[in-house]
Amino acid sequence: MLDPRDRAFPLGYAGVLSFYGLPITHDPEDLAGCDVVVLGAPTDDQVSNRPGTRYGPRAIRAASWPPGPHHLPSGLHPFEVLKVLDYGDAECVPADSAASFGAIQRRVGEIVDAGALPIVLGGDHAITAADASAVAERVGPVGLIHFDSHADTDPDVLGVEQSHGTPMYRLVEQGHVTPSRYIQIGLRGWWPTEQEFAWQRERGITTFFMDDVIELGIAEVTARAIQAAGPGPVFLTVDIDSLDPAFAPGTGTPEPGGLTTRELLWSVHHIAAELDLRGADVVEVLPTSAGIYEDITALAAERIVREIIAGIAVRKRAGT
Ligand SMILES: [Mn+2]
Repeated sequence: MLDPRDRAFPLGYAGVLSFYGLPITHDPEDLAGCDVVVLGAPTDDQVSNRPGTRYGPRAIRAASWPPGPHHLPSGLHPFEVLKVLDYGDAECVPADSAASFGAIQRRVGEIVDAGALPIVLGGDHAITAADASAVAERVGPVGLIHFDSHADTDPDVLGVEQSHGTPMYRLVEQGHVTPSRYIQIGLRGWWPTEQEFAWQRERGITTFFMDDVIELGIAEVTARAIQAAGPGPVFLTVDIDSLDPAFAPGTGTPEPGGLTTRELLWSVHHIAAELDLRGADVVEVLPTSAGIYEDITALAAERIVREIIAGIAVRKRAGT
């Protein structure tokens, strides 16, 4: 049995890359007893603009340093409260979305079947159609907390149904996401159209635009989102382009006027601490450098995952 405390790399510059320096396994039998399992989904075949998020999981792992134990806001050592492993990458095949999505669904299914919570590192946002459905098929329809600058609820993008602009439409239409428990945070810019927002309103989907974040503050928006999701299983999907391009320039469709990193870190932590999270993904990280420390987008994504894990640890420690 792998012990998560046996770090795969004790140094920031040496050894095999893994999330937080955790041991990597590809064997589902190693997942027994895990609370959280990190999985990479390196695929970007469904983007409508700049490609490159297939490099996201590797960049996020490279940014996963230092693996200090102490989470200051909670006072906990989350990686001791929780057993967490890195499950490597789903076997995505370039230019074969069906194979890639099948691999993501299979690996996420293995994690959920082991009783653990999957956190998936994208990859473009189309992967959410695969990973959230794999969770919902096992735990039942989920609520969805969705950070993004875009709604991603288009039925198709330029006639293409499987796209990073359509996963939330598919998840709702297929019954995997309960629309009355679906909350979007951070929307802004110039897409999609009134037609998509009318579809959302008809289904009772809640939207907090960036204007709402500015006027209400992130704490109030987060509290309202938690209230709207309510009890029951929840999936959390974080598009890194919800951050302002000043904080996350490495993404395929950047949109000025977004969240600050500190707002997003605070919010995902409280969401993970207060809701019945059953899965999460962090997507659309398009590394802008090959280095470890200079890629601020990957660094933000890595700390987002850590705050989610810390929130889960708070919830477990509270016994809820
Ligand atoms: Mn998105």
